[in-house]
Amino acid sequence: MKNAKIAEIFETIAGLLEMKGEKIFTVRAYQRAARTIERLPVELDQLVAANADLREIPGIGKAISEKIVEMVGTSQLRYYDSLRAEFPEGILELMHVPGLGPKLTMRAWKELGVTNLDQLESSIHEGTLESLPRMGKKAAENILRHIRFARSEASRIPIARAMPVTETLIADLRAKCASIKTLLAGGSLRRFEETVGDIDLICTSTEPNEVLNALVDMPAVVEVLGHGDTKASVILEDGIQVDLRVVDESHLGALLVYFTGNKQHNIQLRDHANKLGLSINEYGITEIETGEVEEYGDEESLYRRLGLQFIPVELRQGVWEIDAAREASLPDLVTEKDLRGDLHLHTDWSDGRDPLELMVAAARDRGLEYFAITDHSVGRGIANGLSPERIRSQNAELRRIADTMDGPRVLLGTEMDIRADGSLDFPDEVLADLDWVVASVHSAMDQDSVTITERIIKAMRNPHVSAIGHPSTRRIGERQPIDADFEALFRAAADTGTAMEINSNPERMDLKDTHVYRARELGVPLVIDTDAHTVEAMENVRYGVAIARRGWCAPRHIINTMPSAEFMAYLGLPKQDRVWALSENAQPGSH
Ligand code: DGT
Ligand code: CA
Ligand code: CA
Ligand code: ZN
Repeated sequence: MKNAKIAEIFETIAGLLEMKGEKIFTVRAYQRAARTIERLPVELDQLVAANADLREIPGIGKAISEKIVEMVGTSQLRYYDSLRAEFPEGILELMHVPGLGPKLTMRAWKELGVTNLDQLESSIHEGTLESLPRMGKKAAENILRHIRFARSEASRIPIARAMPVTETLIADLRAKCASIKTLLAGGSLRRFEETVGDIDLICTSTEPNEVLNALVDMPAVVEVLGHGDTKASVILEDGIQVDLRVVDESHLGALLVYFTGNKQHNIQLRDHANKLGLSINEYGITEIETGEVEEYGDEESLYRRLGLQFIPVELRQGVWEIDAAREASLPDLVTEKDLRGDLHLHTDWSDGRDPLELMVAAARDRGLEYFAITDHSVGRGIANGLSPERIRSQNAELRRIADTMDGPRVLLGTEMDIRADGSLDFPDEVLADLDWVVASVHSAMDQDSVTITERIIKAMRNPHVSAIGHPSTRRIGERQPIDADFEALFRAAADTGTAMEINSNPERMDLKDTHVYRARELGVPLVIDTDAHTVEAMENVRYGVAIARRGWCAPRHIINTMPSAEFMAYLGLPKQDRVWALSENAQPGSH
């Protein structure tokens, strides 16, 4: 059993115990264990296999350690099974509805007889849910929105889940099949869509059967939907479908274009080809008049044959990328290499896993020219947020570390709560001592559109607020975005010179692609951050870069592509002048 699953079970146990009215101490112990395990850099099954003492892991005591051993050994947990049996079937699903939580789930069950999502929905329509104490009409309506959202998302897989599964698959197949030359993900995953319907794998090999058999024979496969000479489709144990296509090298370019999509892009490409007297399919391009077939080993030459610039995968959305490619006016998209700073990092001073020294060293080792440590402010009770006193001592510590290290520029920062009324967690005199202030919404996310929009704009007007963190607060497939007026937010951001974050956490991808597209048009300063809570999470930057690319951003649209000296000069400007500085920079080729 993998860490993610084990963590999920502990989290559920915590919820069930809370419903039972168990002591809060016990509930918290399971929650803490779940969070620790989620972020563990090694798999527990490996530790168990190596006979390691799990109790050495912080937050894991005797009882939990024994449960982990049982889960790893038997793929189940008797305690969990018997606990679940005390509740009706649908209760777990209810408990996970945002805004409901264990306590209200219990009351809805005991007082209204609600035991599943359908009944919950009816109780809202009938007005019985809102009559529960501390509920009310507004909250009930919000829950209804969450139910609808959960239903609409149910069939698609968040990229955060699909990507690691795909990477493991690719590594396993490569290890098994020496004949594989190219093996990569196509479809929505290659385009970095936030959710995917399935995993499409594209492969070249001299022995297609070896690869197709290897996939079909994998232990994780529970069902084979199809198995031919060039393709196979299977379902994995976690319900994800995988489509594999194997072709000869000489066709790879055409196949890649076809199976990368999206469908709309393919259709427009075909129409474009037809106008040139050509027809295009997954094997190549055919001259309609002569019937002559041309093969394409790579995508570049295929696009070139069609009189187009190469279209980066993130832009293949079937909007106007083909028109732009014909006019040779595609943007020079930002790449991971262009980024010189990361301005949102957490340590174990708040809810990060790793100590300050480790995060700083890791950021330096990644070759960053500058970065900011931004632990949470005190408002986040659960996240061990920093008081003004603690942030001062953290800053002293950070200066000490920075002094012993030559190279990168270390910025003193915070991720500060924007409270429900738009006021900020720290007074201006605390903020004035910091180099970089991310302000974020972490509470009261269900506020109505006008209230929450004004709340965030109020924060932007503070001269010390450098950026708004994960502006929509969504969690892909789990929590829907706040109901803010993003057009108004972007105009205010451009107006005040407040940067908007592109948060690279693959569970967030926030701002999202369409937001980035619009923010860029409006001249909003954009910053790509990882929001890493562990050293490994700094790798997530590729997701942030992908969103920026999907939003047609060049390096000049992203403020942390500026070299260190230029960036510090930029931060030295009064906020409202920063937009101007950015547009000055926005000359093609400036960096
Ligand atoms: P998904 O799986 O729903 O997240 O989205 P995709 O884009 O991965 O779609 P999928 O897996 O059905 O097909 C992979 C690619 O194959 C798709 O991006 C474009 C191509 N494709 C699939 N069906 C068609 C079709 O009917 N017409 C054309 N022109 N291309 C198609
Ligand atoms: Ca797909
Ligand atoms: Ca597919
Ligand atoms: Zn945050």
